[in-house]
Amino acid sequence: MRELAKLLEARLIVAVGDITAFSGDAIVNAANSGLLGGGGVDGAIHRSGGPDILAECRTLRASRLRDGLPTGQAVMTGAGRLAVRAVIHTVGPVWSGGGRGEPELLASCYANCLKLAESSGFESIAFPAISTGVYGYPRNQAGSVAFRTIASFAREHALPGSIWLVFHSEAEANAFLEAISPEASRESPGRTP
Ligand code: AR6
Repeated sequence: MRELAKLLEARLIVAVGDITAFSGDAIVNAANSGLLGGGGVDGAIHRSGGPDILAECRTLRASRLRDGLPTGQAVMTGAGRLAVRAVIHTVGPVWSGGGRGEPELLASCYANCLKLAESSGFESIAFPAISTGVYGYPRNQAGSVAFRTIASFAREHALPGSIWLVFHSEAEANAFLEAISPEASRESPGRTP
């Protein structure tokens, strides 16, 4: 995983690579409400982490999440063979034009994952670009929601001290940096992202 930029006084690290290679406290899974795996980053996490993560998801589905995990919410499991302590699963909104509460739901994904990480005492967390693959959320708009939510959480809370946004390609990471550049300079006046 390669760092491209640091924002928000170095609390937000923008990186490129495979999120399953992250080493730290937690990674976020862009799951679906069934929690039993899928494609994209979800498939990659279950493949690299091994069967323990799925076993824990099945237990959750048989107990407190019988109806699945609602969109915008987050739940934590162990991380199997991954080099992190936990996987935080969240369900991003499916994009359907933007008029169905998608921005608020996407913001809740980021905020709820950060809250879980904070209450677990985690120093570091890595997010993928939730909803921007199969779920079709326009990348620039999703990036802006992610940035604003992370910036507002970071202002109010000391943990996690390092928040990573991991993009699968350099083009996606650069598009994110470009999209949030006006907001990023407002957050850190006098500095360029
Ligand atoms: N590391 C970092 N980013 C990745 C990786 C990886 N290994 N693999 C994909 N991405 P998606 P969604 C990026 O489709 O849109 C699944 O089937 C990818 O380029 O994984 O929230 C679930 O089970 C994209 O930018 O998640 C759900 O059914 C971003 O991760 C559904 O897809 C998210 O793409 C969720 O869709």
